[in-house]
Amino acid sequence: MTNLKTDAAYELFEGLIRGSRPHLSRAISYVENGAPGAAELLSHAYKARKGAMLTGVTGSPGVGKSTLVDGIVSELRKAGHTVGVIAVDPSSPFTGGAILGDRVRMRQGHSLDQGVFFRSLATRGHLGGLSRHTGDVVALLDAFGFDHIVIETVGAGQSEVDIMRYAHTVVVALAPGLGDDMQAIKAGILEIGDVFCVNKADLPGAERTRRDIEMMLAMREPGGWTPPVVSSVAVAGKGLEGLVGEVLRHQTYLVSSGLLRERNRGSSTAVLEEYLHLLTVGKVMESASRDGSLDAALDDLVEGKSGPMEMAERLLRRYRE
Ligand SMILES: Nc1nc2c(ncn2[C@@H]2O[C@H](COP(=O)(O)OP(=O)(O)O)[C@@H](O)[C@H]2O)c(=O)[nH]1
Ligand SMILES: [Mg+2]
Repeated sequence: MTNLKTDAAYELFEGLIRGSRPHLSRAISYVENGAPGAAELLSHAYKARKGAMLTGVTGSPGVGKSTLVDGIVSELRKAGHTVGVIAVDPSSPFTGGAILGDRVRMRQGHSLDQGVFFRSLATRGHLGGLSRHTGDVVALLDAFGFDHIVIETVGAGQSEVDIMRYAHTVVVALAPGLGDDMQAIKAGILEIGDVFCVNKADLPGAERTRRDIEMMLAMREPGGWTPPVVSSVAVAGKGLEGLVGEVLRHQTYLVSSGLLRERNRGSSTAVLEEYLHLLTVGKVMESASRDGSLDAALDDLVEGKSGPMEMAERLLRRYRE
Protein backbone atom coordinates (compact mmCIF):
# COMPACT_ATOMS: atom_id res chain seq x y z
CA MET A 1 0.00 0.00 0.00
CA THR A 2 2.73 2.37 0.97
CA ASN A 3 4.92 4.07 -1.58
CA LEU A 4 7.66 5.60 0.51
CA LYS A 5 10.46 6.77 -1.73
CA THR A 6 13.45 5.60 0.19
CA ASP A 7 13.97 2.31 1.92
CA ALA A 8 15.18 4.08 5.05
CA ALA A 9 12.02 6.16 5.40
CA TYR A 10 9.90 3.08 4.76
CA GLU A 11 11.71 1.10 7.40
CA LEU A 12 11.44 3.93 9.93
CA PHE A 13 7.71 4.35 9.42
CA GLU A 14 7.02 0.61 9.64
CA GLY A 15 9.19 0.36 12.73
CA LEU A 16 7.60 3.18 14.65
CA ILE A 17 4.08 2.03 13.79
CA ARG A 18 5.13 -1.37 15.16
CA GLY A 19 6.12 0.34 18.42
CA SER A 20 9.89 0.13 18.08
CA ARG A 21 11.53 2.85 20.17
CA PRO A 22 14.87 2.80 18.30
CA HIS A 23 12.93 3.42 15.09
CA LEU A 24 11.05 6.28 16.72
CA SER A 25 14.33 7.84 17.87
CA ARG A 26 15.83 7.57 14.44
CA ALA A 27 12.67 8.87 12.77
CA ILE A 28 12.86 12.04 14.91
CA SER A 29 16.51 12.61 13.99
CA TYR A 30 15.64 11.95 10.37
CA VAL A 31 12.99 14.67 10.47
CA GLU A 32 15.15 17.10 12.44
CA ASN A 33 17.94 16.73 9.91
CA GLY A 34 15.62 17.03 6.92
CA ALA A 35 16.90 13.74 5.51
CA PRO A 36 15.68 12.67 2.05
CA GLY A 37 12.35 10.95 2.45
CA ALA A 38 11.53 12.88 5.65
CA ALA A 39 8.56 14.54 3.97
CA GLU A 40 7.12 11.19 2.97
CA LEU A 41 7.75 9.67 6.37
CA LEU A 42 5.91 12.61 7.94
CA SER A 43 3.05 12.48 5.51
CA HIS A 44 2.44 8.87 6.58
CA ALA A 45 2.93 9.71 10.25
CA TYR A 46 0.41 12.57 10.16
CA LYS A 47 -2.18 10.24 8.67
CA ALA A 48 -1.39 7.50 11.20
CA ARG A 49 -1.88 9.67 14.30
CA LYS A 50 -3.95 8.01 16.99
CA GLY A 51 -5.21 11.05 18.90
CA ALA A 52 -2.85 11.54 21.86
CA MET A 53 -3.74 14.26 24.35
CA LEU A 54 -1.21 17.06 24.23
CA THR A 55 -0.22 19.02 27.31
CA GLY A 56 2.08 22.03 27.17
CA VAL A 57 3.97 23.25 30.22
CA THR A 58 5.16 26.82 30.06
CA GLY A 59 6.45 29.51 32.40
CA SER A 60 9.58 31.51 33.13
CA PRO A 61 12.98 29.78 33.35
CA GLY A 62 13.61 28.34 36.81
CA VAL A 63 10.00 28.02 38.00
CA GLY A 64 10.37 24.24 37.93
CA LYS A 65 8.90 23.19 34.60
CA SER A 66 11.31 20.29 34.05
CA THR A 67 10.76 19.04 37.59
CA LEU A 68 7.00 19.36 37.16
CA VAL A 69 7.10 17.47 33.87
CA ASP A 70 8.91 14.60 35.56
CA GLY A 71 6.20 14.56 38.22
CA ILE A 72 3.43 14.74 35.65
CA VAL A 73 4.98 11.78 33.85
CA SER A 74 5.08 9.77 37.09
CA GLU A 75 1.41 10.51 37.80
CA LEU A 76 0.31 9.64 34.26
CA ARG A 77 2.28 6.39 34.47
CA LYS A 78 0.60 5.54 37.79
CA ALA A 79 -2.73 6.00 36.04
CA GLY A 80 -1.58 3.53 33.37
CA HIS A 81 -0.96 6.01 30.55
CA THR A 82 2.06 5.98 28.26
CA VAL A 83 3.81 9.32 27.79
CA GLY A 84 6.05 10.94 25.19
CA VAL A 85 7.92 14.03 26.39
CA ILE A 86 9.33 16.79 24.22
CA ALA A 87 11.57 19.32 25.92
CA VAL A 88 12.29 22.27 23.74
CA ASP A 89 15.63 23.35 25.00
CA PRO A 90 18.29 25.73 23.78
CA SER A 91 20.89 23.46 25.35
CA SER A 92 21.36 19.75 25.72
CA PRO A 93 20.10 18.32 29.02
CA PHE A 94 23.41 16.54 29.41
CA THR A 95 25.64 19.58 29.08
CA GLY A 96 23.35 22.23 30.50
CA GLY A 97 25.25 22.75 33.73
CA ALA A 98 24.27 22.90 37.36
CA ILE A 99 20.58 23.69 37.15
CA LEU A 100 20.01 20.77 34.85
CA GLY A 101 21.99 18.35 36.99
CA ASP A 102 19.10 17.18 39.13
CA ARG A 103 16.84 17.10 36.15
CA VAL A 104 19.03 14.51 34.49
CA ARG A 105 19.01 12.49 37.68
CA MET A 106 15.22 12.56 37.81
CA ARG A 107 14.86 11.64 34.18
CA GLN A 108 16.93 8.55 34.84
CA GLY A 109 14.10 7.43 37.08
CA HIS A 110 12.04 7.01 33.92
CA SER A 111 14.82 5.79 31.69
CA LEU A 112 14.08 2.09 32.11
CA ASP A 113 10.35 2.60 31.71
CA GLN A 114 9.18 1.48 28.27
CA GLY A 115 6.04 3.57 28.71
CA VAL A 116 7.98 6.82 28.67
CA PHE A 117 9.92 8.38 25.84
CA PHE A 118 11.93 11.58 26.30
CA ARG A 119 13.36 13.75 23.59
CA SER A 120 14.79 17.22 23.67
CA LEU A 121 14.67 19.41 20.58
CA ALA A 122 16.87 22.37 19.82
CA THR A 123 15.24 25.72 19.11
CA ARG A 124 18.10 26.62 16.83
CA GLY A 125 17.32 29.09 14.15
CA HIS A 126 13.61 29.29 14.82
CA LEU A 127 11.84 32.38 16.06
CA GLY A 128 9.98 31.82 19.27
CA GLY A 129 10.67 29.14 21.80
CA LEU A 130 9.45 26.09 19.91
CA SER A 131 11.53 24.11 17.49
CA ARG A 132 10.40 24.30 13.87
CA HIS A 133 9.89 20.57 14.11
CA THR A 134 7.66 20.52 17.18
CA GLY A 135 4.49 19.75 15.22
CA ASP A 136 6.28 17.06 13.21
CA VAL A 137 7.73 15.36 16.28
CA VAL A 138 4.31 15.45 17.96
CA ALA A 139 2.93 13.64 14.89
CA LEU A 140 5.65 10.96 15.13
CA LEU A 141 4.96 10.39 18.86
CA ASP A 142 1.22 10.29 18.19
CA ALA A 143 1.61 7.79 15.37
CA PHE A 144 3.80 5.68 17.65
CA GLY A 145 0.83 5.53 19.99
CA PHE A 146 1.56 7.39 23.23
CA ASP A 147 -1.60 8.21 25.19
CA HIS A 148 -0.18 11.54 26.32
CA ILE A 149 2.40 13.90 24.92
CA VAL A 150 3.89 16.57 27.18
CA ILE A 151 5.84 19.53 25.80
CA GLU A 152 8.05 21.71 27.96
CA THR A 153 8.91 25.10 26.46
CA VAL A 154 11.96 27.23 27.01
CA GLY A 155 9.67 29.68 28.72
CA ALA A 156 10.90 32.69 26.85
CA GLY A 157 8.37 35.12 25.48
CA GLN A 158 6.98 33.85 22.23
CA SER A 159 7.05 30.18 23.22
CA GLU A 160 4.15 30.73 25.59
CA VAL A 161 2.05 31.92 22.72
CA ASP A 162 3.36 29.30 20.30
CA ILE A 163 2.65 26.37 22.55
CA MET A 164 -1.01 27.06 22.85
CA ARG A 165 -1.29 26.59 19.13
CA TYR A 166 -0.21 22.96 19.55
CA ALA A 167 -1.41 21.89 22.98
CA HIS A 168 -4.83 20.72 24.08
CA THR A 169 -4.10 21.81 27.63
CA VAL A 170 -1.69 24.58 28.61
CA VAL A 171 -0.26 24.42 32.11
CA VAL A 172 1.22 27.74 33.22
CA ALA A 173 3.80 27.23 35.95
CA LEU A 174 4.65 30.05 38.33
CA ALA A 175 6.80 30.35 41.41
CA PRO A 176 6.95 32.85 44.25
CA GLY A 177 9.76 35.35 44.42
CA LEU A 178 10.45 35.59 40.71
CA GLY A 179 8.08 38.45 40.10
CA ASP A 180 6.12 35.96 38.10
CA ASP A 181 2.74 37.38 39.02
CA MET A 182 3.68 40.58 37.25
CA GLN A 183 5.33 38.75 34.36
CA ALA A 184 2.18 36.73 33.95
CA ILE A 185 0.09 39.78 33.25
CA LYS A 186 2.66 41.24 30.91
CA ALA A 187 3.12 38.14 28.83
CA GLY A 188 -0.61 37.63 28.55
CA ILE A 189 -0.08 34.29 30.22
CA LEU A 190 -3.41 34.51 31.96
CA GLU A 191 -5.14 34.30 28.62
CA ILE A 192 -3.47 31.08 27.55
CA GLY A 193 -3.46 29.00 30.74
CA ASP A 194 -5.98 26.19 31.15
CA VAL A 195 -4.45 25.13 34.45
CA PHE A 196 -2.24 27.29 36.69
CA CYS A 197 0.33 25.73 38.94
CA VAL A 198 2.03 27.69 41.70
CA ASN A 199 5.16 25.61 42.17
CA LYS A 200 7.73 25.96 44.99
CA ALA A 201 4.90 26.18 47.47
CA ASP A 202 7.55 25.43 50.12
CA LEU A 203 8.99 28.92 49.62
CA PRO A 204 7.69 32.11 51.21
CA GLY A 205 5.30 34.12 49.09
CA ALA A 206 3.61 31.13 47.46
CA GLU A 207 0.23 31.90 49.04
CA ARG A 208 0.49 35.48 47.87
CA THR A 209 1.29 34.43 44.29
CA ARG A 210 -1.63 32.06 44.35
CA ARG A 211 -4.02 34.75 45.60
CA ASP A 212 -2.79 37.19 42.93
CA ILE A 213 -3.46 34.70 40.17
CA GLU A 214 -6.86 33.78 41.53
CA MET A 215 -7.80 37.44 41.76
CA MET A 216 -6.79 38.12 38.20
CA LEU A 217 -8.58 35.02 36.94
CA ALA A 218 -11.72 36.15 38.73
CA MET A 219 -11.80 39.21 36.46
CA ARG A 220 -12.16 37.09 33.34
CA GLU A 221 -15.46 36.77 31.59
CA PRO A 222 -17.41 34.00 33.26
CA GLY A 223 -18.54 30.98 31.28
CA GLY A 224 -16.82 28.03 29.67
CA TRP A 225 -13.81 26.57 31.43
CA THR A 226 -12.69 28.20 34.67
CA PRO A 227 -8.94 27.63 34.96
CA PRO A 228 -8.09 26.06 38.31
CA VAL A 229 -5.06 27.11 40.36
CA VAL A 230 -3.13 24.32 42.07
CA SER A 231 -0.06 24.44 44.31
CA SER A 232 2.88 22.08 44.15
CA VAL A 233 6.28 21.30 45.53
CA ALA A 234 7.61 19.52 42.48
CA VAL A 235 10.97 18.58 44.05
CA ALA A 236 9.12 16.72 46.80
CA GLY A 237 6.50 15.23 44.50
CA LYS A 238 3.75 17.18 46.27
CA GLY A 239 0.63 18.44 44.55
CA LEU A 240 1.30 16.59 41.33
CA GLU A 241 -1.64 14.27 41.64
CA GLY A 242 -3.87 17.33 41.93
CA LEU A 243 -2.18 18.98 38.96
CA VAL A 244 -2.56 15.95 36.73
CA GLY A 245 -6.14 15.54 37.94
CA GLU A 246 -6.94 19.05 36.68
CA VAL A 247 -5.16 18.43 33.38
CA LEU A 248 -7.20 15.27 32.79
CA ARG A 249 -10.39 17.05 33.89
CA HIS A 250 -9.69 19.79 31.32
CA GLN A 251 -9.19 17.19 28.60
CA THR A 252 -12.45 15.50 29.51
CA TYR A 253 -14.09 18.92 29.29
CA LEU A 254 -12.60 19.50 25.81
CA VAL A 255 -14.08 16.23 24.61
CA SER A 256 -17.52 16.72 26.16
CA SER A 257 -17.84 20.35 25.05
CA GLY A 258 -16.73 19.66 21.49
CA LEU A 259 -13.84 22.11 21.90
CA LEU A 260 -11.30 19.38 21.20
CA ARG A 261 -12.03 19.63 17.51
CA GLU A 262 -11.50 23.38 17.64
CA ARG A 263 -8.11 22.99 19.33
CA ASN A 264 -7.13 20.37 16.76
CA ARG A 265 -8.00 22.82 14.01
CA GLY A 266 -5.80 25.36 15.76
CA SER A 267 -2.79 23.06 15.81
CA SER A 268 -3.44 22.00 12.22
CA THR A 269 -3.41 25.68 11.27
CA ALA A 270 -0.06 26.12 12.99
CA VAL A 271 1.47 23.15 11.16
CA LEU A 272 -0.04 24.17 7.83
CA GLU A 273 1.36 27.68 8.21
CA GLU A 274 4.82 26.26 8.93
CA TYR A 275 4.70 24.28 5.71
CA LEU A 276 3.26 27.10 3.61
CA HIS A 277 6.07 29.30 4.87
CA LEU A 278 8.62 26.65 4.01
CA LEU A 279 7.21 26.13 0.52
CA THR A 280 6.95 29.82 -0.34
CA VAL A 281 9.29 32.10 1.63
CA GLY A 282 11.79 29.32 2.30
CA LYS A 283 11.89 28.25 -1.32
CA VAL A 284 12.13 31.77 -2.74
CA MET A 285 14.91 32.80 -0.35
CA GLU A 286 16.87 29.63 -1.09
CA SER A 287 16.58 29.91 -4.88
CA ALA A 288 17.26 33.64 -4.92
CA SER A 289 20.33 33.34 -2.74
CA ARG A 290 21.66 30.46 -4.80
CA ASP A 291 21.73 32.40 -8.07
CA GLY A 292 22.79 35.70 -6.53
CA SER A 293 19.56 37.56 -7.21
CA LEU A 294 18.89 37.97 -3.51
CA ASP A 295 22.11 39.96 -3.22
CA ALA A 296 21.13 42.10 -6.19
CA ALA A 297 17.65 42.62 -4.79
CA LEU A 298 19.04 43.74 -1.44
CA ASP A 299 21.39 46.18 -3.17
CA ASP A 300 18.41 47.67 -5.02
CA LEU A 301 16.46 47.99 -1.80
CA VAL A 302 19.32 49.62 0.08
CA GLU A 303 19.91 52.06 -2.75
CA GLY A 304 16.23 52.84 -3.02
CA LYS A 305 15.94 51.60 -6.61
CA SER A 306 13.06 49.38 -5.69
CA GLY A 307 10.43 49.05 -2.96
CA PRO A 308 10.13 45.93 -0.80
CA MET A 309 6.60 45.15 -1.92
CA GLU A 310 7.35 45.15 -5.67
CA MET A 311 10.61 43.28 -5.04
CA ALA A 312 8.79 40.61 -3.05
CA GLU A 313 6.23 40.22 -5.81
CA ARG A 314 8.94 39.96 -8.46
CA LEU A 315 10.89 37.31 -6.53
CA LEU A 316 7.73 35.38 -5.75
CA ARG A 317 6.70 35.32 -9.43
CA ARG A 318 10.14 34.22 -10.55
CA TYR A 319 10.81 31.48 -8.02
CA ARG A 320 7.48 30.12 -6.85
CA GLU A 321 7.67 27.23 -9.27
N1 LIG B 1 12.25 24.89 46.61
C1 LIG B 1 11.81 24.32 45.49
N2 LIG B 1 12.64 24.19 44.42
C2 LIG B 1 12.18 23.58 43.31
C3 LIG B 1 10.84 23.10 43.22
N3 LIG B 1 10.67 22.57 42.00
C4 LIG B 1 11.84 22.72 41.34
N4 LIG B 1 12.76 23.33 42.14
C5 LIG B 1 14.13 23.68 41.80
O1 LIG B 1 14.15 24.81 40.96
C6 LIG B 1 15.24 24.74 40.05
C7 LIG B 1 14.73 24.89 38.61
O2 LIG B 1 13.94 23.77 38.28
P1 LIG B 1 13.69 23.32 36.78
O3 LIG B 1 12.72 22.19 36.83
O4 LIG B 1 14.96 23.08 36.06
O5 LIG B 1 12.99 24.65 36.20
P2 LIG B 1 12.68 25.07 34.68
O6 LIG B 1 13.79 25.97 34.25
O7 LIG B 1 11.39 25.82 34.76
O8 LIG B 1 12.58 23.82 33.87
C8 LIG B 1 15.91 23.40 40.28
O9 LIG B 1 17.02 23.60 41.09
C9 LIG B 1 14.84 22.61 41.00
O10 LIG B 1 15.37 21.61 41.84
C10 LIG B 1 10.00 23.24 44.37
O11 LIG B 1 8.83 22.84 44.39
N5 LIG B 1 10.54 23.86 45.47
MG1 LIG C 1 13.49 23.19 32.08
